[in-house]
Amino acid sequence: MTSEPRANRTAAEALVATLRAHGVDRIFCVPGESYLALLDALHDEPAIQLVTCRHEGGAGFMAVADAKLTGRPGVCLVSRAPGAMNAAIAVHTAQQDAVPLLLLVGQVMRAERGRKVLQEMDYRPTFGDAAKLVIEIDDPDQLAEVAARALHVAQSGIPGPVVLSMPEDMQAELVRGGAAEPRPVPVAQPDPADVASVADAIAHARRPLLIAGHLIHSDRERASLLRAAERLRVPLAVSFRHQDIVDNRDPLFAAYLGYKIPKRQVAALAQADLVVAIGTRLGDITTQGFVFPLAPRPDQRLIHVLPDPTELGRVYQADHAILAAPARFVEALAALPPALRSAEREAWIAQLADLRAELAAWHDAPAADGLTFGPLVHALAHQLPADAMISTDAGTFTTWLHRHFPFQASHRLLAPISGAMGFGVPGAVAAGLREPHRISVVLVGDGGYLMTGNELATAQRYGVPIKIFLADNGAYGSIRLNQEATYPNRVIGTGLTSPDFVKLGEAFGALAIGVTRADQVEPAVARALAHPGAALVAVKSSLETTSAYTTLAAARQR
Ligand SMILES: Cc1ncc(C[n+]2csc(CCOP(=O)(O)OP(=O)(O)O)c2C)c(N)n1
Ligand SMILES: [Mg+2]
Repeated sequence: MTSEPRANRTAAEALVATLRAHGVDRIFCVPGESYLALLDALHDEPAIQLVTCRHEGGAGFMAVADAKLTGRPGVCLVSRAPGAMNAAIAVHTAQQDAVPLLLLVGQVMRAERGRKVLQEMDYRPTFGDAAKLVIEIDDPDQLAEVAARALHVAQSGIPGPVVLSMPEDMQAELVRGGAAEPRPVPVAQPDPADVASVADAIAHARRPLLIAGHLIHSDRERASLLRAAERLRVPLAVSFRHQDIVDNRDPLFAAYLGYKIPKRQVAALAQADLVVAIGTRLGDITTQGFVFPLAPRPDQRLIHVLPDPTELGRVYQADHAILAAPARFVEALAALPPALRSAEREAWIAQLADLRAELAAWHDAPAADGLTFGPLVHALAHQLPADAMISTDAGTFTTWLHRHFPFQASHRLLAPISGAMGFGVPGAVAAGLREPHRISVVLVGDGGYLMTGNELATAQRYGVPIKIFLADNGAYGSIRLNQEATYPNRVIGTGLTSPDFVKLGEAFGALAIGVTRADQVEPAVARALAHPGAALVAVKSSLETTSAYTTLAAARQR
């Protein structure tokens, strides 16, 4: 349905009205001459905040983080090929993370296409693998309608990225229609027979395990998930980088299925005789390289619940593949009457919980070459409020967080499943903009920080007091660790020479604190959190003990 025609409306204005009609209230951009008409249309739309970023990778990551928090499409606006290529990392991340993202790209003029003019690119083949849909619009009268379709596709089934390419001359042409209204997003309601059969399978299993993942979002969905586990008396594990969807201290919390978790934990979980996977693709990291559950045919019964028939059966041959919205499915399970308790089941729950607690118990391994990142995480664990939002970059420093931070379902962990470096700082900026009353924290390495740490300037411009905790180990530590394990003592390409991060933070106008000793950690965290503005705590951290699980020396010996 389109609203009243207005003869003097441009295609760009109709697009802005359409975005508005879909509840879009914020767009992240780096401006370009290829979408001046769209910028001009945003000039007169006070309901949409335009956030100007310093790099399209940052803008794209902010849109992804915003979508992760709201569950609605994040919107990123970039210029032709150079801008689009910088933003490509966010399109890929949105696909791997199943996040609804709309990437709007200005395109060269229609009459010039095909001549390989300045910054020309065909986005359909370029983004064909990563995006759910790539459309280029020639007819200005179609722009609003196609934008509505793009937003629809981004949110439907398993959410993901959509790219819309708009030739610059087309945007400024007058159109007949107005805003295109949102289409209802179809929700695959659970079939009561499926819900009953899952409950029955769990009741009859000796050692069932629930694995939940990234399609469980809101506080309400998280509460339903835990209630479902309680009702069915089934231990609950969570997928890669979704450690925050359940209270990590709960007796039913069995495991965080993160990057290379300890083998004995995997072995304990693999004793399960039934796995019910809800809202997770069971990707390679979650399944420890498709080992548990074993792909394609697991050693135990597998029930897999996803909202997309093409994803069900992509890798795993489940005994029962159920097409349903995961959040609705857990709600239906949570509404079932409580299952009978058995001593055997309670022992299974306790066995997994005991091991999980043992592995999470605080440890530090004093290193000769600096602090580990552990004390910093330990300080955050008791200083951060229960509703803190924690954005993380890629890097081995994150092992300390995943091992020792007691996530609660009220926290928000923003971390790309794609493993992309550079997400951390932009993610925290977007989170702080979206939820200004909550503390927005980022954990980042010296590698990742110099990729997108420039977005601290964006935080300052928009008054977002992000708190940056930086692990400065002088290396692309993750790669060094893998390098030593594969080619011992043949170090190449992984060392870093960094600037003085304290001076750098100060240059951005942030409170910046350097930490070199263990006794400085707690007060530095307290000062950073209490400071009204942005703050950066740079920890000179150990490279030898960069991981919470191993050392470089141990890696060499493997
Ligand atoms: C954009 C991008 N480039 C490269 C990589 C490969 N990579 C993964 S972790 C890592 C090193 C990260 O270094 P740093 O941020 O210093 O964290 P550390 O591992 O030292 O803790 C690299 C290069 C990646 N994941 N993403
Ligand atoms: Mg590093």
